[in-house]
Amino acid sequence: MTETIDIGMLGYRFIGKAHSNALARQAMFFPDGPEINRHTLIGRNEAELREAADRFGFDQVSTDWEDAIDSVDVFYNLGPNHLHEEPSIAALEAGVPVLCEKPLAPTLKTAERMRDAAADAAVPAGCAFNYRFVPAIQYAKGLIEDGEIGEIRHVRGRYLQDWLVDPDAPWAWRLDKELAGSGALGDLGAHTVDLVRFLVGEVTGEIDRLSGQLQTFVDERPVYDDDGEVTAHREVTVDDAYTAQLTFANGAIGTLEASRFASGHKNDHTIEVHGSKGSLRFSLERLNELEVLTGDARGYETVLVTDESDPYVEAWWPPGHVLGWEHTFVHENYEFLHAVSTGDVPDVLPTFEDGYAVQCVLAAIEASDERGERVAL
Ligand code: SOE
Repeated sequence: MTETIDIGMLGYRFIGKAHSNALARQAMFFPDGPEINRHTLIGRNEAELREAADRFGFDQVSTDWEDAIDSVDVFYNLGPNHLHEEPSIAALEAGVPVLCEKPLAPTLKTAERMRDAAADAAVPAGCAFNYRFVPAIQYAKGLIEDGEIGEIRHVRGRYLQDWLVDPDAPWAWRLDKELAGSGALGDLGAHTVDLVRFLVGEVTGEIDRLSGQLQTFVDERPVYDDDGEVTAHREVTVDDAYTAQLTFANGAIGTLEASRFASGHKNDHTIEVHGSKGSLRFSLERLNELEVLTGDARGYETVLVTDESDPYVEAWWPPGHVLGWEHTFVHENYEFLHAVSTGDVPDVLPTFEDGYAVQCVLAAIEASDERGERVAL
């Protein structure tokens, strides 16, 4: 790998800003990481690209991802789900490491092709499940794997948002099966499935049976012009919400759900784990805290996970100077770029293999919903 890693980034909206911010912070907060350069910002609209490139600190722009891949050392695919496959596989086939946003793909078949391309390429291929990089989540994983809460019996994950409660909320690519693959299931459920695998997978084994249901509450939405006038209505062809019941290889059971219709919940991702000797509880809305019940405690203790000994914290501020949502992207980028520069992929980094494993669970939930029965994975 060259001294300075030139990065090409496809996508420059909300998640593009999150990753650009993360890249901008590497040198200051993780000086042991590789030297990086925000080289090319890739998209379709040149004027918008140039404005975003100035704001995000990229040297140049390109409206041709194939061309751009040839001139960078690493490729970030932050495009909509239907654009994850082709550019990522092209980069991998060119020996260029890839960080692709979640979910890995809109369908299981696509995810399988991406996984196989990553296996053949033998360069780091990360799937950006950023919630693994919350210090409290990694602290929880340590407690579980150290046996602090005993045998795992229950896992409960839910991801609640409310941005579609308004029936006049505009149509978007996330609401189209061809473009997104699924709705709340793939957009939010993918995060929860990955976190569940990350937290308890070592001790429970994989999910081996499940049942699930998908529901769409509003089946078409308005398309607005720049003046806010409705110009058309488009069909919603994905789920607004899902639920699932899981059985793990070791007999533990779980329940998952996500919704975009949960009034009062903006970005409420919670995970609860119950074991034979205790329980853990995490909420993204209180992401510096982990609620812990172990030993003979009569109730949960709220641990503020901000000590220097806690994951990533010493890179930032003294104990108690809390972190935020954007810090998870800084940690994720540090781990990915460190893997690119050293060739060593740490277990914490979700790979295309992990992305595929998540996609298998999503596909099983869709199959169970279609068949109206429990399915084996
Ligand atoms: C959906 O609104 C969304 O932006 C997801 O796509 C992200 O993955 C999640 O982190 C926040 O919510």
